[in-house]
Amino acid sequence: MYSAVQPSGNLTIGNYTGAIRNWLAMQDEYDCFFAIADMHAITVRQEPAELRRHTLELAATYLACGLDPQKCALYVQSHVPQHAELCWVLNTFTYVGEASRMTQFKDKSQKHADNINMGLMDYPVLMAADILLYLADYVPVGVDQKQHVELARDIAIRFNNRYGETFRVPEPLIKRDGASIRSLQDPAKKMSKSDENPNAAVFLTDDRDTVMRKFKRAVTDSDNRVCASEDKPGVTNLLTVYSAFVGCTVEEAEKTFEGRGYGDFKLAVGETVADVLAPIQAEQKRLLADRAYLDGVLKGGAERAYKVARRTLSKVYRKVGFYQGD
Ligand code: ATP
Ligand code: LTN
Repeated sequence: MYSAVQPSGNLTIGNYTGAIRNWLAMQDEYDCFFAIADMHAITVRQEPAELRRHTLELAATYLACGLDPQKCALYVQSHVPQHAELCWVLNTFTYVGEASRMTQFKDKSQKHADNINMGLMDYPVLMAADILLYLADYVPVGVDQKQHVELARDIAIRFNNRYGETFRVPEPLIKRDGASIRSLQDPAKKMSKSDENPNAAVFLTDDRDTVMRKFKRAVTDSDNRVCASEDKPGVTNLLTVYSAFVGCTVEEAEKTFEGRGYGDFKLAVGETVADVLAPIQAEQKRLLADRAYLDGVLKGGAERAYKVARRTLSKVYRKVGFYQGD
């Protein structure tokens, strides 16, 4: 099993419900690799000191959310050079046309029109390299990454057809609940850690007052009825958040709030989320004070990842015909 998050900012509750939370249950059953995708993060300009800080904070968040370094390899992508090396080979199995059709590439090109760099376009190929290096069967992600995992499948199949069985063909693993949390200010957009509007996202690091304030300000509509429907995207999103954090279905959440107004409802959503975040925040703070421990976890994770990555890459190099000596 393979997944990753970019250290491109503070994590949002979308990253939590769409990704990390779903990884927790997997670590007992699968051989798991969870990376901090710093090489992906630099496809958009990052302040070096911030990138370093976010990397360490993300490591602490992984652990605080309950990932166990004994059970899975937690590591920083740039610590394992094979990611970049395999990406180069896979570039020769990816068509410019398909890369330029990726939704995220189109979105990010619009958002960062002054910096449409090659890395931004190559982003899904590096992601394919991440996944294929570890011969992952499953990739637990949010809905927005489905298209990238599908491209990784196509690349794997193409390579296997040309050189014989080399890669496993991975499958995206997308949980129905919480796989796409929307922006609190514009439910047409997904909640994103790099949104310029600070009220659009609830961060895992937000204190109780901030969480309450953001939910209070979340856009809804004027009819004051708590129910999910296409023409009520704001309310539907809040119901999704509530159900994902309580662990019930959206229908059950609708029943809970039947006959109650938006004020009550938003308060309950805020309290539910803040209650879940409080222990994670306390644990993250404790971990961040212990740098030596965090460094040790990342070093151990990188060593485990390196062993697998080296084996796969040398197989690939042999298959494509790179001379590797006698
Ligand atoms: P950025 O804004 O920097 O592009 P992001 O918030 O979109 O970042 P990623 O690092 O790209 O986050 O994604 C990490 C994981 O979180 C992925 O599996 C992704 O599918 C998931 N994810 C991101 N946003 C959401 C969301 N709003 N709802 C559910 N899952 C999400
Ligand atoms: N692009 C992913 C982060 C990511 C990833 C991966 C996810 C990088 N490499 C490999 C799954 C598998 C994102 O969530 N934006």
